[in-house]
Amino acid sequence: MYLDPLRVTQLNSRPAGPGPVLYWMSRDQRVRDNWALLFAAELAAERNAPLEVAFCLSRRFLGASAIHYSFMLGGLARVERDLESRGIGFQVLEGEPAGEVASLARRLRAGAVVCDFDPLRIKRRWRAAAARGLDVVLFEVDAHNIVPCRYVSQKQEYAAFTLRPKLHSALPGFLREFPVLAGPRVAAGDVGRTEWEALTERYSGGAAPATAPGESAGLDALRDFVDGRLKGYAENSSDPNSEAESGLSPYLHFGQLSAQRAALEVMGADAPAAAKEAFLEQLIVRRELSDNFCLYNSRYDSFAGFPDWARRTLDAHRDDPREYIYGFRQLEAGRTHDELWNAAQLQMVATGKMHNYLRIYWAKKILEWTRSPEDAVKYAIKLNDRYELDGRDPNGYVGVAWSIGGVHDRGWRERKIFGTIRYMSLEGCRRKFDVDAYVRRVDEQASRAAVDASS
Ligand code: FO1
Repeated sequence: MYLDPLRVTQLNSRPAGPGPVLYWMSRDQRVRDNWALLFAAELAAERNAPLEVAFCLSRRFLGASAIHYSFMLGGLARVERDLESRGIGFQVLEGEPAGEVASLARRLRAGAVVCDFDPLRIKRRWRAAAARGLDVVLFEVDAHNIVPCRYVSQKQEYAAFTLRPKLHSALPGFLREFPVLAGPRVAAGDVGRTEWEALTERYSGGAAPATAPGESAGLDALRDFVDGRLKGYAENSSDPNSEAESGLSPYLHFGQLSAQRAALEVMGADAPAAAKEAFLEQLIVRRELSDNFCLYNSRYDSFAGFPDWARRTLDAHRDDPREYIYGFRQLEAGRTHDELWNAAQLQMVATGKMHNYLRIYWAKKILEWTRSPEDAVKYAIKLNDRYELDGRDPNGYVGVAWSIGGVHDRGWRERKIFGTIRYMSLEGCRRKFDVDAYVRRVDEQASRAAVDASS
């Protein structure tokens, strides 16, 4: 058993049978470095049975748009080719996931089903329904976190400083090289190739993302980052003009790249210790803190999920006069009085990305310019999930909750509307980086994109 049992949770008490093993892939959409696939392969080898993988496509997943499906399907098509070259079956299901997976398991006479871990509400519902609907055992494997989320803490952590020591003491046991995926001794039955063109047409209507999708593109992006931008990561990470960001978040979000692979590559890189630490803090502590928050706080995407102190202070300032009030459409169109905010919004709409430092400023201004904190959370999540390529992710929900609701943060000097929620100002950004250069660059990008679109 090369898989750490601390990564596996049995979700029902159905028996394990002798038949093929089915891995219901969802969050971790990759072949290499995938603990859920490794565990399913191990179960198949024990039974001398075939190994099958299925991905269930769900329409309008949390407000996802054509670009997101195009990026995701691009990655899944490569997963299918890679799996079939190893004698592992792959198929795409459509419809209500739990029902589709249960009927596929029956058709295959599967002896066991494996799924990957995801703290989001929609996924918990899917897994619970599958656990009830299946006639055989369902195992959940945390293939997304280096230290399994359910293991490192059994409660909602207050902040990074309470989770970090638990992570750091557990890391040596988990942060290690992956075993190689052994192909099953019994090849899967041929289910025919997926009609990717038809699927892509139906789910994304030909929209193509600016970022190349898939597992090897994710590994290339990791290598580019480690060989290039990593060395300047510590000092440039709060400068949107520096392009110092890793650019890995879409690959991590769709599970096309393993965070554990990224951590192993960064730790072995020839770069300043400060740069490595700064990146690993984001990759390990901040990301695992986000999964922890979404797993243990069922209201991770609403005002009700904020800590008491934050709800009290925001309540106390509900009636403060708002100098500016913007509706969803105005925010979406980037038509506010603030040119930095508009540029950040337009960059996100055009590229599906926004620099992390600006994401905080962007969300905080939505609190300042909407009627209530509830509206602010709703608009920030709706815009983030509609336009960010890495949207619909625990990191995104926690980013909004941190910026607007002080989650994992502490109180600061009290002021109107924000109360003691940390404030950010345009002047503060000007002191940090060249705002005019950033706005100019986004305007140029936007006008170039407009020219391309019309040509
Ligand atoms: N997961 C699925 O199992 N089926 C889907 O159809 C699906 C669509 C989808 C679209 C956009 C997106 O950002 C994520 C999507 N996911 C889907 C889930 C994704 O793989 C992640 O598990 C969560 O979004 C993050 O935890």
